[in-house]
This record gives sequence, structure tokens and C-alpha cells, in this order.
Amino acid sequence: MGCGGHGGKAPWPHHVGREEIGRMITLYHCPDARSFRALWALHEIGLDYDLVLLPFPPRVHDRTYLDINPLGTIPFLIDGETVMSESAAIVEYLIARHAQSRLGVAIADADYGAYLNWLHFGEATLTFPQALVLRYTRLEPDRGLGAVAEDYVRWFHGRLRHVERALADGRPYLLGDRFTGADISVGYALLLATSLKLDDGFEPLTRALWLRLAERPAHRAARAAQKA
Ligand SMILES: N[C@@H](CCC(=O)N[C@@H](CS)C(=O)NCC(=O)O)C(=O)O
Repeated sequence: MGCGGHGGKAPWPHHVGREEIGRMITLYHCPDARSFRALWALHEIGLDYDLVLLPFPPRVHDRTYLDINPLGTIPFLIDGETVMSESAAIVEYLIARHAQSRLGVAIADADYGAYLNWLHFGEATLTFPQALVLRYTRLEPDRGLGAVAEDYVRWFHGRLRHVERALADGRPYLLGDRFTGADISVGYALLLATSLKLDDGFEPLTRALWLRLAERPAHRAARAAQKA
């Protein structure tokens, strides 16, 4: 399992070979890492893509990847001349370009701010603390920083209560009846929590959301695609 940016055109184009700038979207991915958000979004939208599977962490196990993405992190997405390395931004980008009315929220919609907030909450608030837990319990257990990991487990479970409160009115998804990119972003944080065995801290509505999201055909297809 793998997990721990910037985006736009510069500074990557000189690292990306001409042969890699094709019409097909290319996604660099490690199984169950944050790049899963992009993979899941590609399946929800129904886009064709090329998947490049890397060992985790690529900066250690595949140094040639640094020629593509000097940050060494995943995801990394190439779409023509556009290159991106932030998973929540990639979800927002793919949906805005290809499925805005189906999976996005329009700027004029009253829920637009909530949509963006959940998209970023999924990464900045719910995934960041788990990255510390992963690092100090799984990747670098000998550092003696287990107490930091314990603090951030509590921190994560505390922040997760915000999801439980949002679901208290019986809504099936974060923005109500409609599944959106916000559910992909937060849903990945729930996937990571499950793989880190932090899901014992899921409250009932959060657990039900996770099970609902994990049952989606596109989520299952993305899980299968990363095993190929
Ligand atoms: N905020 C970025 C974080 C990207 C990131 O740190 N990814 C992790 C995997 S989940 C990674 O590549 N870690 C490997 C490393 O830091 O060498 C995002 O949401 O995509």
C-alpha cells in the first residue's frame, strides 16, 4: 500500500518527453495511494486512460520517475500539455472538463462552496494526519515517533466527526442525494483509514457512507484496475 505538489503547465513540460504528450490521459499510480482519487474519478466519468503502476515509494524504488515528476509523489497526471500532482485538484479538473453536470457542482449552485470545501477537506484535513500515522507506524517505525502517530490517530478521528454531523439528516452523500467529486475525495480518506485499520473510529453514518461508496461500480472497477 502506498501513500505519503503543485500543478499547471510549468515547471514540468521539459521533464515530459514528447512521446508522452498524446491524446490519452496518463495516470501514474501506486495501489491505494492518493492517486486512487484520480483513478476512481476516471472510472466514474468513463474516460479512457493509460495507467502506469509504480512501486511505493517511487522515489526509492523507481528513481527514473523523478524525471517525470521531480517531487517523486503520486498521483501524477498528464493530459496533453497539462500536468498535475494534487489528487483533489485532479478530481476537480477531470469532473469540470468531462462530467460537470453529472458529478460536479456549478458555480451558481448554493452548494458550490460546500462542494469545494469537502473536496479539499478530504485531502488537507482527513488524509494529511493519516500520512503521519502511515509514516511513523509502517514506513519508519524505528524513528521512535509512535507517540506522534497516536496523536494524529486521535486528531483524524476528531476531524472525522465533521462527516458524521454532515450526514445526520439522513443524506446518502455529502451533498445530499447526489454523488459528487466531494465523495471521491473524502471517500479516499475513508479507504486509507480502512487500510491503516483506523476504521474502528468510524461512527455509524460515516461507516455507512464508506460502505455505500465502496460498493459503487466505478470504485470497484478502479480497485480492480490497480491490481492488473
Ligand atoms: N497532496 C498531495 C500529496 C501527494 C503525496 O504525498 N502522495 C504520496 C502517496 S499517497 C506519495 O507520493 N508519497 C511518496 C513520497 O513522499 O515519496 C495529493 O493529494 O496528491
